Amino acid sequence: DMSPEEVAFQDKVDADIKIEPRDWMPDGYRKTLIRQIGQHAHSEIVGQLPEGNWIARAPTLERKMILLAKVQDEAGHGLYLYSAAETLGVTRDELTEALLSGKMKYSSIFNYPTLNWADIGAVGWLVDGAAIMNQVPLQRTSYGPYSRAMIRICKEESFHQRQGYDIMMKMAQGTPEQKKMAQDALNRFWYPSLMMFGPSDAESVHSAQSMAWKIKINTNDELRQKFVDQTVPQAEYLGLTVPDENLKWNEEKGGYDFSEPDWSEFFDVLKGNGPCNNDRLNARVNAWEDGQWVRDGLLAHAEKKAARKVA
Ligand code: FAQ
Repeated sequence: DMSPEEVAFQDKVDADIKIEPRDWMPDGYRKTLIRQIGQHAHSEIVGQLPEGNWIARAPTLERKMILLAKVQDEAGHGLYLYSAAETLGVTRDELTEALLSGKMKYSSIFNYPTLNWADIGAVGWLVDGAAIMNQVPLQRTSYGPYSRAMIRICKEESFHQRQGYDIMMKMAQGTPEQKKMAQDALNRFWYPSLMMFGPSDAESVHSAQSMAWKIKINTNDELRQKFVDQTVPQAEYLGLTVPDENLKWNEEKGGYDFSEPDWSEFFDVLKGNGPCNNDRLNARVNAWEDGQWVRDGLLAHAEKKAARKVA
């Protein structure tokens, strides 16, 4: 049974009227948004690490400048998203603490290593490609601040995807060794990219309620299917092979049949056992500790200014 407030809330959601920070909302709606937006913000921040690792080793000055700009965009995305989460009554410090203590998640994909330059192409092409597939519908999510953050983020994310595809194109059209590197990067990033959409619909605990609240617009499997359908022709154009023997066009459904990722690997990565979980979390903990003097300095300065005003 829904209370009158809940009925009025659901009517607004059903009528596609945005929910704003001061509006009444069910506790579960607020909690789910804090979880999803917070995890999304953490993903942008942790997501800087695999690529940041390659800024100093980019093959040309132009590639270095482009990658630097992309990684800076990710920092910006993290900040808009933390701000959106803060409108729900949680502080940035609380979210950071939850990330650093391992209470909050970030996307599984960032627990895989970037071993060589082709991986930076694969991250842009596949990881940003999957991110956009998920984020374009989120522009219509029911919570106003999240929706507005998504509109801006999607514009930048499409540039990110193109820069990744451009690297892949160069590698795939390069020497036989370069083409081999591109294929190897695709082989390693394909299934982890499919995992980004979350578990199968049958295993997705939050989807039904999140879709009723229009926090999510599509199910995990719907978006995964769209991603495969969009990406396979791109791989063909590159002359690369998607590492899936079961991949086959299905005329009837108007999409590809494909193999599911190894879900036991996915759940294992979520538990902290992926190849880079420790490295990623340690990098964030160290960054937080190394920045203590900046926070102390800012606080001391603010206190001095406040004291001067009183005097
Ligand atoms: N990784 O019931 P569901 C980017 C968890 S893009 C880790 O289906 P939900 C851009 C889930 O939290 C990446 N955990 O959950 C970039 C839940 O656990 P909990 C970020 C995952 O929320 C590119 C449990 O599994 N994008 O950063 C994952 O309804 C390149 C059950 O799952 C977003 O976050 C996963 N892949 O659906 C940056 C998009 N999947 O919390 C740098 C917004 C599921 O109960 C470089 N988020 N889990 O303990 C969403 O759309 C949703 O949260 C889903 C998951 C679709 C990810």
